[in-house]
Amino acid sequence: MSHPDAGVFPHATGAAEAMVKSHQKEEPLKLYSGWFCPFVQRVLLVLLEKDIPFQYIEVNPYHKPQSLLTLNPRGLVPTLQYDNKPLYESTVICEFLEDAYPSATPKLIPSDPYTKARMKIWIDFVTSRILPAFHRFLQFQPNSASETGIEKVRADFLEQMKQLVQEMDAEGRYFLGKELTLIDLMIAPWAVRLWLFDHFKGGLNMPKGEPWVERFEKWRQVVEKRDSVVDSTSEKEHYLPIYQRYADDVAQSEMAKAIRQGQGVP
Ligand SMILES: N[C@@H](CCC(=O)N[C@@H](CS)C(=O)NCC(=O)O)C(=O)O
Repeated sequence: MSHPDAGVFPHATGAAEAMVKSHQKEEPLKLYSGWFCPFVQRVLLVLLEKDIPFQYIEVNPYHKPQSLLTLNPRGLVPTLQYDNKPLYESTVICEFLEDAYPSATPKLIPSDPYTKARMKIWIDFVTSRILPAFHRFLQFQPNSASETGIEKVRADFLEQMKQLVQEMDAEGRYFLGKELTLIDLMIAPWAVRLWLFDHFKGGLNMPKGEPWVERFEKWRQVVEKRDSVVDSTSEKEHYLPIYQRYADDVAQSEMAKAIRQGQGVP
């Protein structure tokens, strides 16, 4: 029997395939990527928004090639190779790109120290609160040993979303107002994956008409149309088997093992 993770589709498709093809040329800045990975997408969004030249290298992080392990002993994507030196952790990489390419625009980190610090609080909130709630909801199994029902995991996720959205600027299109900033890009990969809940979990059931939901929809419509978001997104049909496996928590899969160890979430 073939290994369960061997079935991960091997490359980006749709708009993302064209983007990948246009970033094959050898460049000093290399991004080790998994086309399906939302953390990789965070980094791609920053690179594409700023038009920073980079080489895209596709790897399967569930079958880690030595080239990846040499750079990052944990073998996670995204891993960046800059000037022959490795960097990893999506938020660290994204902040690094802002510092390392000071003339690349748009600037994504506000210059005002307070606004910048506040933005970082909410980026941390996305990573430490929203993403775990997203994954608890997506992985919820009705027959799991816990007594928690799907309504509870859905409500928990929506509550975290509400807290985040209530921090958005009321007038502007983006999180902090008129301009796109890093926090928009740190949320976007999961915003464009919300359809997974319709497919696997009977819908997100956002309470229509509530001000925070309207604000979120306004934000989502603007962000999902950005070229960087469109060009880093593959075809839905290829995400499905990956998240199906994730939702089923296939016991012997490397992906499931990694997730149980607290990492590896697609
Ligand atoms: N905290 C990391 C998470 C990266 C991550 O979990 N990547 C997944 C793919 S989406 C991975 O490489 N999994 C392989 C594994 O866990 O062994 C980041 O922000 O970059």
